[in-house]
Amino acid sequence: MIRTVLCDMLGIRYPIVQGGMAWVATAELVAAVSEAGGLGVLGGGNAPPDYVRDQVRKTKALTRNPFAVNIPLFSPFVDDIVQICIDEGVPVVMTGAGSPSAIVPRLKDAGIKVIPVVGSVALAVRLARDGVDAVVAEGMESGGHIGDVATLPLVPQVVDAVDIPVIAAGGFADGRGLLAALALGAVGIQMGTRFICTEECTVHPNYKERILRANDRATITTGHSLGHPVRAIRNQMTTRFAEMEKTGATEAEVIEFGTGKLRLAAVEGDVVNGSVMAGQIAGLVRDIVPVRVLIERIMAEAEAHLARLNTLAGR
Ligand code: TUI
Repeated sequence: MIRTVLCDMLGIRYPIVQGGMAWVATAELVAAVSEAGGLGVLGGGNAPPDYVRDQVRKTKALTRNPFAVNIPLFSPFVDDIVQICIDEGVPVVMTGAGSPSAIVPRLKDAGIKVIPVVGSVALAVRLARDGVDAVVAEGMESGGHIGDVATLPLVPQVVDAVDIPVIAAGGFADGRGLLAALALGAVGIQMGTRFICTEECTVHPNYKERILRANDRATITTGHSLGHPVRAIRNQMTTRFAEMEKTGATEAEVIEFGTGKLRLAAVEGDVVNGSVMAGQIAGLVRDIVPVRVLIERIMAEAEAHLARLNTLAGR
């Protein structure tokens, strides 16, 4: 069985982490992933503290296995959510969309493992010096808010630059991908898009349907003019957003247009006017399955492909 240092560090069975997607990764999905042997991650998003506390308690009621909370650093409630994680005994905190340097000492003092998502070598190096436990190196193939380096070049460069474990993200959805990440020196993968198409994910069915229908070129990035590129499935929303950026709309206008669009798609199911954030791997996602079936399938694929690679090495 494939096991890595990530499994020992987090007390999980398989080296698979679920991306902490805002409005999408709710207690049901998180608990299912942790129950199936991966690390489930609650998507904190911009949600108010009461909502996050409720989701943490709901997750704890559904699983005794380790799980994490993702804190996007643009949230207005970062400090409150840190306190909730400490009070509720959350074992792992992941962060995204910025540098968590300011909150690392508080979390570490409370005995919480800190695993930030980074899009560059520079930030990974700074955070390793801050004492984080591992990093997720996330390529621009990912859905949602992204950096500008692709996974294949990013992961080995981060692996060489830090001496803490590196989890690969961006473009992973099956066992071949897991093996490829391990080949690059990563200790596991984080997947977001693939976990959306599971039975336990509470996102609106229209959102899952858009991913199932996607091909390799279905996604587009917008928001470059704001310095915050976001990848989502191409629709009327992304087309209008791109037009606004091209015709020189003010930053305030573009931000106002973008606000609430992820919730519109994920919760209301409006996949025409809402933002259907997903990664480029959406084209590989072809079915909706229970989380446990997905994770077991990925591990079996990885084992089978490892055996195949071994026959190549022996020649
Ligand atoms: O955080 C993410 N992905 C996200 S957050 C999100 S919520 C949202 N809602 C509406 C509009 C926009 C976003 C959707 N997707 N991924 C983790 C991640 N973080 N990827 C890349 C980064 C990153 C990028 C730049 C981390 C740090 C950074 O720079 C900080 C620095 O100081 O260098």
